[in-house]
Amino acid sequence: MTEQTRFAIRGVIEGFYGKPWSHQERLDMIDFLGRNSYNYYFYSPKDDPYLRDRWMQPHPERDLEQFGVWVAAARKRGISFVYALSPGFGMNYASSQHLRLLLDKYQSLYKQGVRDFALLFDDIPLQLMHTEDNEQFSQLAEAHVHTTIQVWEEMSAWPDVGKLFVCPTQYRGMGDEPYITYLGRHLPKAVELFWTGRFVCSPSLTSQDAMRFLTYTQRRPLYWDNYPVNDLAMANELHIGPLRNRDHDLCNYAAGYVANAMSRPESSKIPLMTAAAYLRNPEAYDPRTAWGVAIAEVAGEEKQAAFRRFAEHVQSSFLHDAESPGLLEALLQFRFQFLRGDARKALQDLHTVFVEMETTARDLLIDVDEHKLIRESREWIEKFEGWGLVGQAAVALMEAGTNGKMAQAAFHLLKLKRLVKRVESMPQMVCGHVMSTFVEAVWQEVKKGR
Ligand code: 14T
Repeated sequence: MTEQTRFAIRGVIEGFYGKPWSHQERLDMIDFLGRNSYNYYFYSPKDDPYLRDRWMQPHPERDLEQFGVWVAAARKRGISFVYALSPGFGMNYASSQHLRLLLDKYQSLYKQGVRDFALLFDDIPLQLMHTEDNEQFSQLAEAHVHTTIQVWEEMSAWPDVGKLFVCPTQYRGMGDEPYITYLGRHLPKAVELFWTGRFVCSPSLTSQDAMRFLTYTQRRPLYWDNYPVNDLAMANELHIGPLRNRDHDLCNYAAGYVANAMSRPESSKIPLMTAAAYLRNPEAYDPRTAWGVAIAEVAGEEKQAAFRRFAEHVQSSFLHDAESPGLLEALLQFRFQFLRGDARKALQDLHTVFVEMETTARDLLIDVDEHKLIRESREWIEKFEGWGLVGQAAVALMEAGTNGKMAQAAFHLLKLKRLVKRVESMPQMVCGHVMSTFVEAVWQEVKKGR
């Protein structure tokens, strides 16, 4: 197998459920992609009704003009703009009228300058839904191959057309399932086939899995990596940690790598910059180093230190389960020192930790109106501030308790209860379970003390 120096396709997909990026945000992202050596952008927001539910209807004239602007902006920066349609709902694969509608829709985008297209069959039932389809095809894979071949045969004759990308219905797994095997073996070789790895959100992507995919489907997977996307069940996690656990030699076994982004574009740039570092030089990629560089760039000179202190506590995702490791360590140290050593000093040190959490949050929130990244992460920063206040109240309670000041202790206990209730009602994932575990331990102590 020939050694590639890097992934041929390096893309970002706007492929999440939720609010699509605005016109300006999309232009800004295209600019960002150009500066970070990406070469593909995929337009596929799940909430643009004209891509899925209303795939048969033409885009309104105004929308079409906007596509023209995005395509031109992308071209100027060396980015291929890919337009993706998802006809899975309602398409009769056997119907030549439906095929015509599909091609007409692609052609309306071709007229706006689009040269690369995608056909997405994701998130639909794995069965054929129409009687005509059941008569003509023995399985869903056959219908998908039929439609793709028809689309590609006509489309590839349009002058200057680039690529056609296909997302299979079964886009995750081992790569040896009958549906994906059939698709891989029967699609035209020029067509790229997406795969998310073993899972929808794969904690790791390995060369070994890519090789198995190649063996069974007879083609290299084009990775659709569902990171940093945080839609649906992941909506309480802000995915601002670095990309992790993608094999350093994956580029030798993959057609390319495409990251599905978050509905929050500015926050997405942090992980997307680390992904860019991985794509540029997978061998040398170090998540923590790339992460520092990305935060400095996206948060800006003035806010980078505070943002990084905050972001250390917002790392949990399917990629990584280390929850506030620094804070956890400080709490373990505290316990040790409080029980065996200098209780006063232990409380003082812990107080400092919680005050720093609060001031870090305050420092960031001052600029919430002018700073896009801060605005997008506001709810997480507010929860972080809340945990800082909780911690301070807990320390005050323990201090009063150790000094036998029971009236003061009762006051701080009430305050702590009120703060905890408020913070725990915020659904955002901040500090993992470290703070709630700490609060639980404090309750236990209080009960014992009585
Ligand atoms: F097409 C795919 F490769 C894919 O991953 N599709 C969606 C994607 O657009 C979405 O952003 C992502 C993350 O939630 O997951 C896929 O959508 C799902 C996956 C599920 F397992 C929707 C519902 C599910 F139950």
